Amino acid sequence: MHSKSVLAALLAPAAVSAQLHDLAVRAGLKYFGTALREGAINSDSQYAAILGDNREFGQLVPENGQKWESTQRTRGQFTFTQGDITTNTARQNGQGVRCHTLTWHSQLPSWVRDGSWTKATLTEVMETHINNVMGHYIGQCYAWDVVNEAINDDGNWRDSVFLSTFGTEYIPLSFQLAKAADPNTKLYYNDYNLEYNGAKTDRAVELVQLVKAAGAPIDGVGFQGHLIVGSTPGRSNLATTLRRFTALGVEVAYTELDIRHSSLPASASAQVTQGNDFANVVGSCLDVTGCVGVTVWSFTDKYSWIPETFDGQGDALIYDANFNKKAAWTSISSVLAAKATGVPTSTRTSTMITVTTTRPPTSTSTTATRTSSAATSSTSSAGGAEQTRWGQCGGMYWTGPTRCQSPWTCRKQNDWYSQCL
Ligand code: 9MR
Repeated sequence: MHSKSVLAALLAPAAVSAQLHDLAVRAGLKYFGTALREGAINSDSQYAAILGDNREFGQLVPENGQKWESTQRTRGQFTFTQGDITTNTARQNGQGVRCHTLTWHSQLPSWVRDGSWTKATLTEVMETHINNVMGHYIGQCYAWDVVNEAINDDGNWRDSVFLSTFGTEYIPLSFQLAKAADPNTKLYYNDYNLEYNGAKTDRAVELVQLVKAAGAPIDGVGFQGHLIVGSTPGRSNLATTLRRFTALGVEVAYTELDIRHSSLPASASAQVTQGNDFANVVGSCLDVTGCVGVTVWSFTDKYSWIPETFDGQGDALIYDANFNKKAAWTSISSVLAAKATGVPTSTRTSTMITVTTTRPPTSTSTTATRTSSAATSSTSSAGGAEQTRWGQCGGMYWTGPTRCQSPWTCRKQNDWYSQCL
């Protein structure tokens, strides 16, 4: 005969962690993740311990380490030291990685931003960058933010060296180049203020359609989620906005979530409002089939871009500056737990891959090995000159080879440039 305590133990559910990534997976998402601040991970052991707990954060994003100015500050010189901090940390802790970002007007070295380019020469620069950076991280990224912030808040296309050189053709071109460099990662468009479902959101819908119409691949749209306490849209409005994109056949995710107080210190009631806002955002992802996960843009108020950019604002995250969990953490945990209770194991989405590939520890300064070729890398065969992989094979005024070596095919990127892919 069982004693009462033995019976209670037998009937109790298996012990589960109540941490955010574990709950998110139980609730049907692929991950709950955080950005990693490269400057903090080796100097702050408390930060490293929480960030490295894969029950809390199942996915990491480098806050700055994979951006163009970090990876190719000087033309042809690739440096992966900063970006590798995130992939190495994820590998050590059994976490996945979102990779960020390739074609972006900001944190772009002046040699690109202020250069004088034609479509052909800038295509070559983009191709070299994308090939080298995606090539270095191949097999390690659940997703890449291929194009970042191409739209202004008023819904117009954002001015940049890319737009002024190509018009909007640079957008599908970036996705084509990314697909060729790593065919197995998810390719995302990523932007902020899409959450308000206004002119900017309309244009992002158009962007997805434009990429698809050009025959280029796009797998997802990242809602950055840089929001303001008390002005965050409600759960069902957010879900409606997310569904505008899943209806186009792409997945969605919140990729850089933080919800800032517009004045500090935050009152107790403002902190409760912040918690509700976080719960609405996370809840909207739970409500939409095709919303795969949520990433906070750093987890502690100790390390956040907000006070550096918005004077007097901040405390936008889920742990305070002393690493105490805030009301926001509890609200997210509650909304995930509520959903987790109702999701049978068999219907859960598969979780994301974690970083397991082994790479050389770090490469400090690698000269580009796979430079894109314009007219130079063709070879001859019985049927005439054939272009090698990545090489140009067509486009306005192109007089070089128009056939590609097997197994590559000549694909039009834009009127000026076709490429062997
Ligand atoms: O958090 C990043 C901060 O450390 C950088 O100084 C800043 C430079 O633009 O970029 C911040 O991250 C941005 C992200 O890469 C793209 N979306 C907006 C983020 C906040 O500015």
